[in-house]
Amino acid sequence: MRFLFSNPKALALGLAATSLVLAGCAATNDSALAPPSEQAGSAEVAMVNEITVFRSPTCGCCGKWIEHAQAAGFQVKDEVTEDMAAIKQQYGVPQNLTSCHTTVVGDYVVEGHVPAEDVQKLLTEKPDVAGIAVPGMPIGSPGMESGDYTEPYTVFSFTESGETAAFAEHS
Ligand SMILES: [Cu+2]
Repeated sequence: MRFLFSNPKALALGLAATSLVLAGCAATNDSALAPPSEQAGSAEVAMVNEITVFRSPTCGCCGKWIEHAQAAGFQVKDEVTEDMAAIKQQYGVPQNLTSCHTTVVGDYVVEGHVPAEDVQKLLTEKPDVAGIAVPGMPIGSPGMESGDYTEPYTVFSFTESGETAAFAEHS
């Protein structure tokens, strides 16, 4: 600085320019300073990383689905309860879409053996639904593997008022 602005007038101009730059930075929020890719990454990780799985203590396939979710990068909070019916009611899972475990992912409910890729799709696309579900326990869905056989199944979305629609098909 001293070398560049040996003339006092130039120094004053230089300081003014510097404070303008600082004011410019202060006007933007912190996240705007991070590269765009990093911003999106950290926001997404914060949102999708942690999920809460409610399951009954005797559910083996629920544990296998948890392993599937963990392998896909989700951090699982494992909540064991004797009263899954109460959980499903609390989170508004439509009766015709119920399965074994119920998962809470951010503001969404994920019922049953939904593939992790569909949970990620839900979090990326953010549709205006209450959640998604794989009703029953189709053979071949994540956590329900039985050899090479996969029974075709549909992942349904559902709204708070109970409207359902196909979200993804698997076969
Ligand atoms: Cu199950």
